[in-house]
Amino acid sequence: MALNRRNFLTLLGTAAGAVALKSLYSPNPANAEIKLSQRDREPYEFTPLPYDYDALEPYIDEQTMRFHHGKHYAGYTRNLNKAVRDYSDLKRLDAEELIGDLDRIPEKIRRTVRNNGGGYVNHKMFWEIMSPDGGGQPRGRLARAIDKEFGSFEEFKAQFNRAARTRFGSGWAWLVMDDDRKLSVTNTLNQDSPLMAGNYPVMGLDVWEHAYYLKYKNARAEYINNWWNVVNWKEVNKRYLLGRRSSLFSNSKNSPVS
Ligand code: MN3
Repeated sequence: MALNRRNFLTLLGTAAGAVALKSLYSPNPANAEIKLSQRDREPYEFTPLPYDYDALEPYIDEQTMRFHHGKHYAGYTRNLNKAVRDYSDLKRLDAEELIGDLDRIPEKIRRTVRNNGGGYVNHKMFWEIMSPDGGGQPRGRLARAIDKEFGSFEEFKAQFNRAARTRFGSGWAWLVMDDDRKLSVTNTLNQDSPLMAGNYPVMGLDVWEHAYYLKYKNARAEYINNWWNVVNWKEVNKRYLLGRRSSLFSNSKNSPVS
């Protein structure tokens, strides 16, 4: 399946695009290594958190956010940029497009792009779909779609929690949309993105230990339950609507061909 570049620009060029460079040069030690990746105007930009590191307390602690964003996410970003450095044709692609068709990635860097490109795209979304003003339930079109597909918000949440809890090892739980605009819950291993299987990630939860271990230790279920308090439904709804409106899947019968 080939993903269409123009649609990704429409779909994903919203919040992440408007990055104040100033914020990348803050005295914050967690941001120290950003200078390196920005120096050569790398194709894949290290996006800042849209809130302070301590903003998601008490559900996600400041120290976890500093390491998660400033070290792990920075690492995926740096490694992705490094992997494609000598491939000018690949560098022109959006990260989402890059990982949406791994077959075209040269074998030499395919594993690196899969892991770090996935890590980059997944985390870029993750920061955006959380907010200190989050929690509650979705409204509007997304709420109706969830009710229609799962019966109720509570049933959706139960399925999502199960997908997150039972992901053995490291990975993500997801609400995805397929090319018939049908919603479902799934999980992926490591940094694999639903985009790699041709599905659009409406929302995802990081269940790697680095996302919760400092605060929750081995209590993954407690982290999952608490995470719902910071879900930014406004942003998730926006992703859902953009996913529906855009002809994301170039081979979809519903999509106009560009
Ligand atoms: Mn992570």
